[in-house]
Amino acid sequence: MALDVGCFLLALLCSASCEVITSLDQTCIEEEANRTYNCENLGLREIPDTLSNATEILDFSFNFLPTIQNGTFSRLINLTFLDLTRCQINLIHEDTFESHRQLSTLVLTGNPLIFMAETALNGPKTLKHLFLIQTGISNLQFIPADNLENLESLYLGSNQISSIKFPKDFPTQNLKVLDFQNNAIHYLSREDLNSVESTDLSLNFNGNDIKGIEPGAFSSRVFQSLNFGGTSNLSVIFNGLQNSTTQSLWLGAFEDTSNQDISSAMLKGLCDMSVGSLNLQKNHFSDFTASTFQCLTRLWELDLTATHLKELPSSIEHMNLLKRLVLSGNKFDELCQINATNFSSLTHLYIKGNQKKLHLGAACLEKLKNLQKLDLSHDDIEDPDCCNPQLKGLIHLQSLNLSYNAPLGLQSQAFRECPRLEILDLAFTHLHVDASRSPFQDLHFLRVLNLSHCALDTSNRHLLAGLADLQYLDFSGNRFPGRTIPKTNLLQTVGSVEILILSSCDLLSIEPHAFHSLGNISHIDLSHNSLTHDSINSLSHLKEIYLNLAANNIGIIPAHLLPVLSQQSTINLSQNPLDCTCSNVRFLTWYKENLQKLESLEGTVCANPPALRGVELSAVQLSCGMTVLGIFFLIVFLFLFTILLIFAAQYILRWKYQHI
Ligand SMILES: *[C@@H]1O[C@H](CO)[C@@H](O)[C@H](O)[C@H]1NC(C)=O
Ligand SMILES: *[C@@H]1O[C@H](CO)[C@@H](O)[C@H](O)[C@H]1NC(C)=O
Ligand SMILES: *[C@@H]1O[C@H](CO)[C@@H](O)[C@H](O)[C@H]1NC(C)=O
Ligand SMILES: *[C@@H]1O[C@H](CO)[C@@H](O)[C@H](O)[C@H]1NC(C)=O
Ligand SMILES: *[C@@H]1O[C@H](CO)[C@@H](O)[C@H](O)[C@H]1NC(C)=O
Ligand SMILES: *[C@@H]1O[C@H](CO)[C@@H](O)[C@H](O)[C@H]1NC(C)=O
Ligand SMILES: *[C@@H]1O[C@H](CO)[C@@H](O)[C@H](O)[C@H]1NC(C)=O
Ligand SMILES: *[C@@H]1O[C@H](CO)[C@@H](O)[C@H](O)[C@H]1NC(C)=O
Ligand SMILES: *[C@@H]1O[C@H](CO)[C@@H](O)[C@H](O)[C@H]1NC(C)=O
Ligand SMILES: *[C@@H]1O[C@H](CO)[C@@H](O)[C@H](O)[C@H]1NC(C)=O
Ligand SMILES: *[C@@H]1O[C@H](CO)[C@@H](O)[C@H](O)[C@H]1NC(C)=O
Ligand SMILES: CC(=O)N[C@H]1CO[C@H](CO)[C@@H](O)[C@@H]1O
Repeated sequence: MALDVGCFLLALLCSASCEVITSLDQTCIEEEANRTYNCENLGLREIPDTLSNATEILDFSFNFLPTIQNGTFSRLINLTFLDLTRCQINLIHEDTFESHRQLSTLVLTGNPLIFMAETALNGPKTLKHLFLIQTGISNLQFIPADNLENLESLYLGSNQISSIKFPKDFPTQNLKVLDFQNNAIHYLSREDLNSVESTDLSLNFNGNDIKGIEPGAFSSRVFQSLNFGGTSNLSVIFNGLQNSTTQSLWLGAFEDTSNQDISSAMLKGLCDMSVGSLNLQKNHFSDFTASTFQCLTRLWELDLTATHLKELPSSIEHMNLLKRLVLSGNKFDELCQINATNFSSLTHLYIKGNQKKLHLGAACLEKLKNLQKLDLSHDDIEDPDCCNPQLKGLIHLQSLNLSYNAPLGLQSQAFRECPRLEILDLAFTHLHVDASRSPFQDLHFLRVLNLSHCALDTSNRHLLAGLADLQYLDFSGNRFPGRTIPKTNLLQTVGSVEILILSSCDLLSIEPHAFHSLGNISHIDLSHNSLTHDSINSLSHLKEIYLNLAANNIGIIPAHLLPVLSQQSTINLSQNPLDCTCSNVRFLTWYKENLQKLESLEGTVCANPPALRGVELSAVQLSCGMTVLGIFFLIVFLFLFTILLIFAAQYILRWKYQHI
């Protein structure tokens, strides 16, 4: 008996676990009908039958396929992209991809490969991208060279490769990207480099710590980019790259490695090669003077992010080809310390995340007549009177980022010096605006203005005056007096706005005509406020817009407001305390009829009645009012009642006559 019970329990357990496995089987996500599937991390041991034969893009990562062979994917002959990341693949047998003519990307990252057959990659007509990252490869001979004539990118990062010498028969002529990040390559010989035939290659040796390069190894070669990040002795690189040409050279350091400081003498090596863009981020300089720049004169981009700089030397010469300069994450006290004068052609300047409070000084960038983009975000800048004296002379500036700074005071026409501004980002910087005037006056070209979380005084109706061409206004996180947007408000001066963000403004209501001047609006975000249905009236003149009302306080939407919603193109009503009782039945019916207009359906749920709390609105079935049967009984009842009345009246009349 006890045995029987035991067996029964065991059987139950087995069937339960079997069920789990089969139910797992079913959950590949079909991201695009019959074409794109995601089967990531489902514990699968084979391709599920649910996948269409026409599948083209398949993410099969994090499953279990220790061996793959010609039958494994044979059904999916139209595959173009196959991701097999971390499937514990050890063996890839002959002709595994034989029938996959279209396959162009194969990801084998994170598989402990022991064997790949000579013909493992035969079949695809144009295999272009092959990922063999973290596969334990120590020798390039391991990769079957057959059929790789069209290979454009080969990713071999995080392996144990020590030599980049490709076998003779390996077709390298079409390679564009060759990535050897984090391997054990310490020496590069002329022969190694000669085994790679293609030109304009992007070659990545990041994290290898190259200790030697044979003289002339890179001579007269042309590269798209070269990355030697994390090399401890950069002299090796500067010497080794003699007579080479590269668009971009990345020599950044990492926090956890101790690099030798860069000296001006070392950088002399750059005179013997041709480089367009140089990145030295996170390195230290042993000396930083005008002679540091002696061999940098042909650069068009220089990135000195977090190189511990306090100032730039004043007598730098001949840097007039430089267009982009990145000085972020350094330790300047004042903007003048970058001695900008000599970078006369600069169009882009980034000084964000300065590690000290940055003082703007006066007219420090005055000579940068060509500057188009200036990023001064996260610099702890504080100034009671910004920004004309500070930005003096930047007449061609198009984009200015002053977000995430300390409080700034803005007088009227605060950006008069930069009349061609198109993008102005002041987000998360508290602004004190001289009341009654507009700091943005005369910015006729401004298209994008980010005033999110600026603690602005929104009662100033002239705040936004003068912005004739504004298209995008982010005003989120600013508060309105009385928590309401009144009929006359600061938006009236910006009639050209197309995208308006008023989320998280702590609003309780919006008066009916508040948005009347916004004739070109196509997108309004009112999410994360406390609005009720009353405010929907303010949108009645708007048509075909994107409307976000998510995370407000909307419970019931009366029938007379439904046309206002109907005339919009997309509506987000998620995270509202929506009422799913009969008092809201007109809205609930409308909702189901207009599902194509609504977004975030899964987050649009009932809050009331308690029994329906959390149920998606689209799934609610209500029966309100009278049913046909009810109406039938009512009619029968009324009919019988009438007959009864007639009989009663007759009886009373008869009784009366009898007693006359
Ligand atoms: C997907 O495949 C099925 C069965 O082959 C077919 O009925 C359906 O029309 C296909 N859908 C699309 C969008 O191609
Ligand atoms: C593969 O794609 C071709 C061309 O688009 C199509 O004719 C064929 O039916 C597809 N094969 C399968 C098995 O769906
Ligand atoms: C797979 O290979 C085996 C042995 O070479 C062969 O018999 C079989 O026909 C192949 N299957 C497919 C689908 O090509
Ligand atoms: C898918 O392909 C397999 C093998 O090529 C075939 O047996 C099966 O009938 C195909 N299924 C459909 C729905 O076409
Ligand atoms: C670089 O080119 C110059 C002139 O063509 C030549 O004298 C020199 O030897 C070359 N250096 C290397 C390392 O190939
Ligand atoms: C750095 O490399 C250069 C050139 O190979 C060499 O002369 C120098 O001694 C190296 N420095 C150190 C500290 O190893
Ligand atoms: C660089 O700046 C110094 C000091 O302002 C100036 O004397 C020199 O002429 C400038 N050189 C160039 C090439 O602009
Ligand atoms: C301004 O800088 C902040 C922080 O660095 C960044 O998030 C934002 O995207 C930038 N704004 C623009 C318009 O690029
Ligand atoms: C401000 O808005 C612009 C335009 O959408 C955006 O590019 C920028 O990233 C925003 N700034 C911040 C700090 O998020
Ligand atoms: C609305 O947009 C049109 C076309 O872009 C433009 O001509 C018109 O001036 C804009 N209206 C306002 C009030 O800016
Ligand atoms: C709807 O709005 C909420 C809150 O702002 C947001 O999280 C969600 O992503 C929006 N839905 C879509 C589809 O953008
Ligand atoms: C030419 C110029 O402006 N040089 C300045 C460079 O930076 C130092 C440090 O701030 C100033 O003292 C120089 O006047």
